[in-house]
Amino acid sequence: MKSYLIGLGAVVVVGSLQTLSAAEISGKVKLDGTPKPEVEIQMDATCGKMHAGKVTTRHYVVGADKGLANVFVYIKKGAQKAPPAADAAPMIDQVGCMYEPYVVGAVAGQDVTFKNSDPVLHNVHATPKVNKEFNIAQPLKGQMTKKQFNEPEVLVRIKCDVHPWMFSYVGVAENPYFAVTDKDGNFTIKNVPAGTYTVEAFHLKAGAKTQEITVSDSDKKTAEFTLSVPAQ
Ligand SMILES: [Cu+2]
Repeated sequence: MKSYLIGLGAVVVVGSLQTLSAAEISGKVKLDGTPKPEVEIQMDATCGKMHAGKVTTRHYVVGADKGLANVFVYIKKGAQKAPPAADAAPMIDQVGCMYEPYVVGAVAGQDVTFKNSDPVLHNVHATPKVNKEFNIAQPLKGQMTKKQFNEPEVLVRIKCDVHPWMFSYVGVAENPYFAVTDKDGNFTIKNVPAGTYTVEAFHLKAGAKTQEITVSDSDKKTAEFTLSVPAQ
């Protein structure tokens, strides 16, 4: 019994050391070039009433210092498969006949919640290339449905067949080492184990770039990616 207790103590110590040693990769994605102006969305009367001003497409959302939003930044190669973080609960809401957020990340197999906050029928139609397609109706306000994407795929498109302007995208990764850039292009990938990785910054319109990044225990590494508006 005594040796069993000693063994248990050792396990607890190792567990807490692993938590302490996790590294962080953070930085910024910038956009080079000037994209075409966004297009005003022509909503139907019911959806239009939910907005005071005009609503546009979100092909390129550029913030301070050329920072590019909605870029999926993830470890593409070099990391083991790993489960989602305990506090991660990816959700795509339907608000004012728009998906919020536009881009979200999930670990393969993790629950992704689709919520309808509108008093309007929406349907959630996933049109993946690798994962299984699905199409669910959400007629009621407050309705929530959990779905999973079982294979890594960057990015899975979600559309609404009722409202042809509604799109959102799910970055499905093998592990929880990913982030989506904020309005100014900033990202932080937390709890990364020590290792050498290929990190990719992927944007729907501006394409992808990769970088080799090595982190050791408790490292805080920064990386900057520059994506370009493709030539017309
Ligand atoms: Cu809809």
